[in-house]
Amino acid sequence: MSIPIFHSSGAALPKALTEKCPAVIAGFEKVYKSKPDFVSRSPGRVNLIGEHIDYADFSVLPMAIDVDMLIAVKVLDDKKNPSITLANADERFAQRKFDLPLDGSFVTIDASISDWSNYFKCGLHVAHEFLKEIEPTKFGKAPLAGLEVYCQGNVPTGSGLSSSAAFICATALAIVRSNMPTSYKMTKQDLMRITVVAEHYVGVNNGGMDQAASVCGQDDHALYVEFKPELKATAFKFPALKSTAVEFVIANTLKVSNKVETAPTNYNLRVVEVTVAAEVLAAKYGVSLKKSGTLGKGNLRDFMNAYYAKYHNVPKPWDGDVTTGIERLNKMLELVQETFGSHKSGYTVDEASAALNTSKEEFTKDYLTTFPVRFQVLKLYQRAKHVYSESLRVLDALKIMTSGQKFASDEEFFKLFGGLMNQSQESCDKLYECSCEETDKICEIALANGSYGSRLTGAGWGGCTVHLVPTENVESVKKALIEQFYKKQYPTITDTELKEAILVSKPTIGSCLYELA
Ligand code: NG1
Ligand code: MG
Repeated sequence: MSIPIFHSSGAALPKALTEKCPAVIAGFEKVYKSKPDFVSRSPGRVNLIGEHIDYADFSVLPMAIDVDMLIAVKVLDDKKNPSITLANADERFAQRKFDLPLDGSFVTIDASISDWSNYFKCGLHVAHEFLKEIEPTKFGKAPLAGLEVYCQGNVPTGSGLSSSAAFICATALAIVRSNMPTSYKMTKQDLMRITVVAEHYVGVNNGGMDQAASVCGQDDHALYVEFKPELKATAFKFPALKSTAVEFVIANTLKVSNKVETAPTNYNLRVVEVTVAAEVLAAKYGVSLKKSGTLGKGNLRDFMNAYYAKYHNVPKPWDGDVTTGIERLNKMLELVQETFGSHKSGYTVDEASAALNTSKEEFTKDYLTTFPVRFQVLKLYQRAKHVYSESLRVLDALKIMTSGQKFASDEEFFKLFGGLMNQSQESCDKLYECSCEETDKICEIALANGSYGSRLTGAGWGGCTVHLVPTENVESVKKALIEQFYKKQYPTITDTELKEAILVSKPTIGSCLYELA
């Protein structure tokens, strides 16, 4: 399927465009004194369940939401000296300008400095690689087209709603659109495939959930995103209920977690911990893993497949089938207990290297240098248990959503799905240690005032929370959060800030283009 393209003179525009395009076009005109050629847009997302398992290649359940990044672009005819100028509606992000190498080489990204233009450059980089792949003669040695760019977004940054993915996906789409004939139709599959790794260029060893959700979002649908055997996003609706509807309230803790800055002790460290756990399991059960990610030799999903190939003679990797998945993940939880249960205090570098029969130097080279990390011990038991149990919960949630199961009452649905969300929060907090006081407080208040399931969403350590709420309880949840959390925690909070802190968002369409006449 290709990325939708809308025209100013064409058929009805989606709400996301009618509401926001006029402002981004006006912003562009003010800065550059001319009209843009097109607008590229990509949304943020909320993850309903399946946290910190995408980088172990286990499936997740996010949905795209109606906060997004819009990028208005004019393609310049400046082949002799092409450059890109970036302006942003948000005054925290000052104007930037850089040249495009004349020999067609990539623009360099300095990941050691934190600058908003780095995210643009990530999208530029992966799009440039893609262009070289599909049109090697055209883009091998020639420069990309110069651009004037104006960005306007309302995905809160550092909040777990994927402002970074929204920006990068919108950028990559804009670069491809600017350098290919206007008749070219980029597929969702291609945009998703090239953007999933883009943030590695700013130093975050992330999985692919956010980009898949941002690219493939659909009105009124949540997404089941699979990474293996192939990257795929399937849209599905929530079950029809008798007398109410499903709403997701998204409440921001307003505690910003800068992913890049905290990566060595938080995000990237977790990726190391779960990868090392997979290899310790592989060593213990005598199976070998093939390299599949950025670190080491394999992940917890690879271990599960290798274990079943060896001990149950199932050579084909698990293909996502729910019943088999549930059975295998339960088995994995037993193995985690067997392997790490007596070593819950965690592994030092010496202990981890010994468990893998490798030297400290090799271990450091394999796991601790590509993306720098800082730690005392690696908590293999807790992290592996989280990943397998969270993956199980995703399959349970999918079963509830898609089985066509008739619920005895609406409340039964809320209790089942909400229960899984609450268990996910418990596991993120206790085993993965990615929650925080503010998140815990918000979840407690929401649950006491009409939410059936409350949890952090995205990487955590602050950022946003998501709550499963029947329509009739939305107001009581909001009111309780305002009175008992926001006004207490942030006494000087303004009404505008409050409005932005709590969103009730419907699932929306993913990446799209708007062509001006
Ligand atoms: P957020 O916090 O939205 O950036 C991050 C990762 C995801 C996923 C979640 C945790 C990036 C770009 N994204 O999301 O891939 O691992 O954390 O489930 O780092
Ligand atoms: Mg992000």
